[in-house]
Amino acid sequence: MALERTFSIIKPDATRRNLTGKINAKFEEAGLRIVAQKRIHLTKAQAGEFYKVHAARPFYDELCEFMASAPIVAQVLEGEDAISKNREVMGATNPADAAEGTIRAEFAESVGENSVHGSDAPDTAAEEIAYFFSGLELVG
Ligand code: YYY
Ligand code: MG
Repeated sequence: MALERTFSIIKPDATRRNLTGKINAKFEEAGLRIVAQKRIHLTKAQAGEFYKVHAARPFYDELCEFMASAPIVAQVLEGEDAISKNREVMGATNPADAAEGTIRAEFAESVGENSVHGSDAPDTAAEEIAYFFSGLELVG
């Protein structure tokens, strides 16, 4: 399979605890290259737009509040099978179910404050990358 790109966020619970470097080390150890990265502080409305697929879910409002509660690090990761590889390195959504050694097993605080986001498919990866980055910012 050819090189693939996926979109990643280091979430507010992790930036608050100064875990950006430790999380990036996990990506790099797994063979993912950080080809774009920026630290930004989302508004609740921007977080809501990003997570709009979950708008009908009971946790949506809390999720948007949380995502706007502190800075995030938005990233593009590149590698062979980057989308599924990143999901593997992240671990399950609920840290209680996440495999040992995954980012969420090591760092996540709860199902809501679970340290990282990663795209789940090629179409969402492309859409999420375009929401945060211009082509000029992707440096492979
Ligand atoms: O892709 P992933 O982040 O693993 O999970 P999603 O099902 O897409 O949910 C997005 C986000 O919503 C999740 O990372 C935390 C939050 N969430 C929640 O607070 N409570 C749930 N029961 C499910 C998801
Ligand atoms: Mg998801």
